[in-house]
Amino acid sequence: MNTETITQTLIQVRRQRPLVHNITNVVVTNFTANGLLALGASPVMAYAKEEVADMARIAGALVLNIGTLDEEKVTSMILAGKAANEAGVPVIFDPVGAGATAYRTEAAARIMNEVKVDVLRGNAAEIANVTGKQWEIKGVDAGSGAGNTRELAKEAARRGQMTTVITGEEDVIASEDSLILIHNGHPMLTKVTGTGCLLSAVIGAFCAIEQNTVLAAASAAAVYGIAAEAAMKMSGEEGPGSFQVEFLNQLSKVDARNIEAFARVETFN
Ligand code: ATP
Ligand code: TZP
Ligand code: MG
Ligand code: MG
Repeated sequence: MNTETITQTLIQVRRQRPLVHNITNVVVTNFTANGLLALGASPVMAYAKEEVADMARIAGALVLNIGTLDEEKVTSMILAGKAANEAGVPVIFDPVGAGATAYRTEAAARIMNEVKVDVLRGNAAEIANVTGKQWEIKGVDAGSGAGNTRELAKEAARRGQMTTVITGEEDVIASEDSLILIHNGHPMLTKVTGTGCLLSAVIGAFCAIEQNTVLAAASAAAVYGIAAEAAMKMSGEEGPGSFQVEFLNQLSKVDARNIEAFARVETFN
C-alpha cells in the first residue's frame, strides 16, 4: 500500500461524507460522533430495534461495538447487521472486552455467527478471545499476552474470512492473503478512553469509500496515527485532556503533505 492510496481515500471520505451508523457504547458515544465529524464523515447513533435495519440499509457503513452491551443492544446489532449484509453495507465489529466476562465472549460469538463481519478490530486480547485463544484482559484493556499479534491477526482473518485489525504499538491489518503493518500513533492514545472505539468507527468511514477492506482499514489506521502524532506535537506535555481536544483538531487537518511525510507502512503479501 502506498501513501497515494491513503491520501486518495481520505480525500474521498471528506468529499463524500459517508453516513456511518454506530451501535456503540455509552462511554464513547460523543467522542465517536465528534471524531467522525472532525474526519469529515457523517455519524449517526441509532439503537431501537424498530429502526436499526432501516438506518443500516441507508448507511455507508455499520459499526457494532459491545462496550456496554445488554440483550436489547445485541438484538439490535444482529437486526442491523443482517440488514447491512443484505444491502451490501460493510460491517465493522469491535468486540470490546471480549474475554473479560463469559457474557461478552458469548455475545461476541453470537453476533459473529449471525452477521457477516467485514472488519474485526480490537486489541490483542479481544481478538484472541473471539478466536478461541487465551489472552489476559483487564476489563476493556489488553493484558500481557505471550502471542505474536501478526500470526494471531492472520489466524483470525483466516477463520472468520474477514479483515482483522489488531491495534497497539503497531497496528496489524490482516486478511487471508495480505498483511499490512502501520507504525504510526502515540502512547498518549492509551490515556484517552474510546480511542480504539473511535478508530473502529473511522475504519467504517474508510470502508464506505474503499471496497478493499484491507486497504481501507490500513489507510484509516495510518491517518489516525498521524493525527495522534501531530496532536502530541501541538499539545506537548499538557496531558490527556489537551491531547484529546487537539486530536480532534488534527483528525480534521491530516492532509497529503502529512501523509507523505509521516506515514510508516509495511506491506507484505
Ligand atoms: P485497549 O483497551 O487495550 O487500550 P483499544 O481498543 O483502546 O485497546 P488500542 O490498541 O489502544 O485500542 O488502539 C487505539 C489506537 O491507539 C490505535 O490507533 C493504536 O495504534 C494506538 N496505540 C495504542 N497503543 C499504542 C502505543 N503504545 N504506541 C502508539 N500507538 C498506540
Ligand atoms: N468501559 C466499557 S466500554 C469502554 C469502557 C472504559 C470504552 C473502551 O474504549 P476503548 O476504545 O476500547 O479504549
Ligand atoms: Mg486504547
Ligand atoms: Mg477497545
